[in-house]
Amino acid sequence: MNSAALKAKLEAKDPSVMEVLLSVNAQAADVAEEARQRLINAITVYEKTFASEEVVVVRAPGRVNLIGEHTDYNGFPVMPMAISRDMLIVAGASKDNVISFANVIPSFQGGSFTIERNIPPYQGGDWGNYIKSATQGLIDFWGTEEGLQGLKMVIDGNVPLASGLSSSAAFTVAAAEAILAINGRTIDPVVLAEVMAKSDHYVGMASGGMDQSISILGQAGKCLKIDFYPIRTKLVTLPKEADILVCHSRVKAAKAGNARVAYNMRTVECRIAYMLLHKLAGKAGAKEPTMLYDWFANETEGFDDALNKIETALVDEGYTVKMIAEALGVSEEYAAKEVCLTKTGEVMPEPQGGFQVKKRARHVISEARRVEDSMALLNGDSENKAEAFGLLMDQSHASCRDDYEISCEELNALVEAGKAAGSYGSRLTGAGFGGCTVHLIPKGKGPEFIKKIHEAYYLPHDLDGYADNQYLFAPAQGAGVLFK
Ligand code: NG1
Repeated sequence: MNSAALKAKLEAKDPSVMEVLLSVNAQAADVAEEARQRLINAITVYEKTFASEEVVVVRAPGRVNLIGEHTDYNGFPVMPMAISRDMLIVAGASKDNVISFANVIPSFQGGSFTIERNIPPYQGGDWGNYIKSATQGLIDFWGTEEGLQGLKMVIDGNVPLASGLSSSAAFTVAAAEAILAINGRTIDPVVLAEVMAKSDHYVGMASGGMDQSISILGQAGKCLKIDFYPIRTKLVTLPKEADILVCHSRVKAAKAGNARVAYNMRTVECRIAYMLLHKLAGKAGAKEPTMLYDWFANETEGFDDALNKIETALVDEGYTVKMIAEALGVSEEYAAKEVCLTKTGEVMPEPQGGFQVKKRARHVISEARRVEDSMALLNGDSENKAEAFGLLMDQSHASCRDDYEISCEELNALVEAGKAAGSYGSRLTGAGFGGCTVHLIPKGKGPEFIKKIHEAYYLPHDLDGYADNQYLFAPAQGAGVLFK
């Protein structure tokens, strides 16, 4: 559609455009209105930066994970929902094979790069790498960059950054949607989720596929249970007597910094866990697992048995490289270089106190069980779904805090504030180390909770200057083209 014509329709609140904005945002009128204004602004920036011309508008949402933390890269399911905070991209075709980009916020410096078979990344931490990562992911999928047309894009995102709400996945997915739309190509959404999950390795994360999958496959009004390797989804209905409140701790979980190392360390501890469990408590003759799920599925009788085996085979103390080498019957050098390794090939040096293998495995298996229990509960017909699901969320937080050690003082304080205000369940959400908490609260009580949590957490932490601290979310629609 021509940019000026689309802008005119948005300005006139044309019913055809409003209907689209409402439908992807679970019919929330205030969110649709905000999206309308953001788009008018993004088109204005596009016309100033590039030209008034044919454009498409694509969108990809962030997400909040309700339960199932750090399970995805271990091959176990998660249960997230897409949210109404998203990345909007106004994109137009370019005549060459160059991708040029700008942000509505000028401090995010724009740039451009040439489409080639292997795209060299910008410096670590540069936001343009998310566009490069999407482009590279698609090229790797097609096996060639030939015939791929360049594009110009203006991006407007309102997913809080470094907060565990997947701004980065929303960004990558939106960029991929823009490239596809401009090139008139389509990829099956489940396949696209696999492609985008893999492309995250471009930015140095050894992550699973949760964020990209829910950003692409989310359904308005529903949350999803997502299984991995390969990706499979089931719709899950939230308890009708509950709402979802997300609170930002304002501690930045910086993926370009320490949080990335801590995250990758967890993936390595899980790798050590399945290698040790296979050796010490596995089934004779079973083939080498490549993730905790393989060990669980092929060498145990289910959750109880797996937890028992973890308790008896592994020791409580941290594992040194020497202990790992001895237990696996390999050299210390091999253990250090080939075992203590992320999926992206990064060697993790032995941390002070050793690798925490037992606790990490216990979290992953117990969390996987909580996801299965949540799914059965929420899609079943029991009476007290909100209370029962809330309890599972509370248990998940305790496990994230004590066994996976991804919480922090501020997240714990927010969880306590939520519980004290009367939530059914409260937990940290996303990678942890900062970011957000998610609370299951009685329906319609949002304003009351927001006030109580503000008084219990934000005021004493001197954070009342932030207007944008708490969000009431309804499940939003996954990524796609809004206008073309
Ligand atoms: P966030 O919260 O977006 O950093 C990360 C991983 C997920 C998942 C969660 C923990 C990325 C892009 N995403 O999410 O795949 O492992 O942590 O459950 O790293």
